[in-house]
Amino acid sequence: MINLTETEARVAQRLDEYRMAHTRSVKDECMRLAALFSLSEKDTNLLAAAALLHDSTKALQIAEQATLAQIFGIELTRDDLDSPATLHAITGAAMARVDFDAPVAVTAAIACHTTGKENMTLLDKLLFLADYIEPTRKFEDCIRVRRYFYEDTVDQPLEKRLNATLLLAFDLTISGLIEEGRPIHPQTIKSRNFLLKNS
Ligand code: DGI
Ligand code: FE
Ligand code: FE
Repeated sequence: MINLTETEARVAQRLDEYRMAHTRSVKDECMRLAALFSLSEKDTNLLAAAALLHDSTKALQIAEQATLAQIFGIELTRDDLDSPATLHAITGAAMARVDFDAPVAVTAAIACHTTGKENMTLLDKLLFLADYIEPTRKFEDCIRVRRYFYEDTVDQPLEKRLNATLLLAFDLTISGLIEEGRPIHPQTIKSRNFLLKNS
């Protein structure tokens, strides 16, 4: 089992109060979802660790992200660099592996927490959802996705509900990026298309 108290303390040294409050809130949301989805104790521990570590490199500038990627031997693509908000997921996953010795289930969930990916595991999906709907998020899109999951779809089977909610989250993220004139990472499109076909 991963020591969550120690992990939280170490992450707190890297993040400001605002991002740390978000991180703690993602962890709490993950714990609610873990109970709802009846995760085992082991998977609950993995999900909590992923939540604590998911934004550990978020405070770094683009140039620092690029340097870190180089140190970790990761080749960033043009698409990654064109969508700099997605870089912390890549470097965060590597940081979790190298600095925190995190297992692959944790690093994989962190790596796809911003853009998603095709064929996400349950842990990947729960981290993605918790990051989007944790209660300190006050954006209209977040409120809408939270309401969709906890209210509008409650009478649907859990898995269907989860996939439909993720699809809505991707749709809103893509629409928001278009409205703001920002590039969409192709991985975000692929994640959306995959859910559309497979849920
Ligand atoms: O790190 P958080 O703020 O907690 O949440 P996150 O990791 O989901 O990052 C959200 C940011 O990432 C938000 O500014 C939108 C941006 N983002 C998500 N998908 C894409 C994207 N930005 C670009 N350019 N392209 C994407 O596909
Ligand atoms: Fe993030
Ligand atoms: Fe986050």
